[in-house]
Amino acid sequence: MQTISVHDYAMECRAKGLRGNYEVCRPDFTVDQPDYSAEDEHVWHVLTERQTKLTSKYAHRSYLDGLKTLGLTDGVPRFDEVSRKLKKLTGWVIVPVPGLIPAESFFEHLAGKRFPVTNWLRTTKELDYIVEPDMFHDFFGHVPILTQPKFAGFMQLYGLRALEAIDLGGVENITRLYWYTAEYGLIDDGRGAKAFGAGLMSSFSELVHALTSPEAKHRPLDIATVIRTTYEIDKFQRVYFVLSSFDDLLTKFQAMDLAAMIGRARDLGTIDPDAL
Ligand code: HBI
Ligand code: FE
Repeated sequence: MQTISVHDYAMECRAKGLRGNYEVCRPDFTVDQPDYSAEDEHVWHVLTERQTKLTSKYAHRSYLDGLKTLGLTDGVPRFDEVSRKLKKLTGWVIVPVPGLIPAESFFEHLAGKRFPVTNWLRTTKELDYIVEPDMFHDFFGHVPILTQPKFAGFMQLYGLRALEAIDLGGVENITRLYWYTAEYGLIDDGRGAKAFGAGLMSSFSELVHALTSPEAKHRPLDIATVIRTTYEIDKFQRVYFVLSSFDDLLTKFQAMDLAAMIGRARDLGTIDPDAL
């Protein structure tokens, strides 16, 4: 299934200025978890202290339960330890990677219930924003809700469907679904909108924006709409999609006809968030 070698990908990443060391990757783009410096521990402490003040208010309780269960705020987490806990809950593990990996490998890991987590941390000079995903975004953002069986089921199915979407020429469409759920998703279980997406959980400014700004539009999640809605990676989202439950998301995703939906998305074209 692998279309790009580790070596070629490593050269591409170096050309793009990505930070991770890809030369030491295994063929599935995993690496070992290193030891961390005192600065890393300091950064982890500052980020988790600062962010939990916000998540306690704006995150959905399923995320908060997961964060507590996995103990992600007690120092830089060890991958093995978190994997052991997660495996008991939903069968998932986390695997260390040097940063962004090719989409196909990323999807294969998800399909195999392995969540790739970047193994390095931003520095004290980058507390607020960093272009690449780092360990704080991946661990603090994505991992807590992998403790939730229905969401974990969605992510595994996402990996499988995303691999099919590549063959159907719909990788952009399926990536938008990831963006508006796993990264920027909201959930309203009847008690008001709360956040669960990792891009929100790991952002000091956008989490508050998404849930309190009059400019942050909320729309009920409809998969056919989401896969047509464009996004920009370096600005606050103009629209956030709201689920009623992870069960609802999983059920709708299981029921959808991927090929038909990608075909229709191609015919109808993209949607600008302002048009929603
Ligand atoms: N690699 N490590 C990592 N993390 C991601 O979120 C990620 C990736 N590679 C590809 C990718 N995301 C995108 O293709 C998304 O569509 C999911
Ligand atoms: Fe992410």
